[in-house]
Amino acid sequence: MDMQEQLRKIQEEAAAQLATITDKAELDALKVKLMGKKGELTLIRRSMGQIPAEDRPKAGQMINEVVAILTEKMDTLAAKINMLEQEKKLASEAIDVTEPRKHTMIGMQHPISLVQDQMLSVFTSMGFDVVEGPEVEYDLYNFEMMNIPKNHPARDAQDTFYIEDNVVLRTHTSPVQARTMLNRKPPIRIVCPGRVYRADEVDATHSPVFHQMEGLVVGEDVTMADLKGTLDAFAQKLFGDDMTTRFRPSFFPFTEPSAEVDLTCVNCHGKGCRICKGTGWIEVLGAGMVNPKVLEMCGIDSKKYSGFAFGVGLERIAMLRYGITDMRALFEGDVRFLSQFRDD
Ligand code: 2NM
Repeated sequence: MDMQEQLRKIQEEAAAQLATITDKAELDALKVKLMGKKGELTLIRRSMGQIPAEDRPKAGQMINEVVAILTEKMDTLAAKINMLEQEKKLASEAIDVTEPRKHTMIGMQHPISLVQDQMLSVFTSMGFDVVEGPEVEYDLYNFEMMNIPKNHPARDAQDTFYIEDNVVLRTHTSPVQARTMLNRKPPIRIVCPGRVYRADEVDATHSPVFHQMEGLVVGEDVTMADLKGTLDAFAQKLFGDDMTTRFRPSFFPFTEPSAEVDLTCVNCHGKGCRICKGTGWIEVLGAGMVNPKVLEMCGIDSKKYSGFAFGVGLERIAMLRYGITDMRALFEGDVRFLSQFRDD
């Protein structure tokens, strides 16, 4: 078989193979088979020595032609394969933005945290600042400055968790208010939410750890009418426009006069039901005019300034708001209970 015949055959076979090749590995293999160290065309080029010298230029030209043609075809095919692979990769990485997402479990707010946020939003909308403070407190701020003297029954170890002689777990958030009065000048308008501690046995309405929010307003000419207006507005914003409050005389060492504050029953709206024991009212707050002795101990001139204060238990509000009948459910952390509360 002469060389021309051989070249024709190689070119034909290569062309036929090129028509069936679809990937880069096959193409590389063909390239080696033709032009590698022992490739068909390489071997033909090496055998040039055996042909007569006068025929060599012609033969070289023929080889070069075939090499050029096949090289061009292989380059074209390589470019095509490259493009197809690129397209395949893009298609496989495509994201269907319309595909429904997998259901993800997300947490939700605890009912205490829900009512705390709702109440903070009511009070901040009325111009109150939110102030927090330590849960481990000095006797001085928790009791002394609240006009609860050394042998007062509230200080009994049966009611209070003592850390040291003069250090307690705060029994209310009032110490935060004492600290604020010592650090700020009137006018003062603050609410202090937080965890408080009392040595109570656990039952449906008691826990040794619970949550409170106390409010304090100090300024010139602050009166009991301001207290009543503030608490009425609070009741209406939190529970609805038909709410009102009722004040009954009471006693606290830190306020004078003092009142227990009832709210229109959130269950029957005042008609009388099981929840309010037929009265149409439920007790939810303690309040009063800040005792001048407390103002003075906290560095405020009681001749120039007066103030009102109030305290609410958050567990009680959460139970009323969500119809919870046993406080223990708020502390047990059972997800089946907790996942029922959504803020809407
Ligand atoms: C209550 C009831 C009545 C109260 C008083 C004060 C302060 F700091 F101004 F003296 N803070 N909180 C207060 C008054 C708290 O809780 C049932």
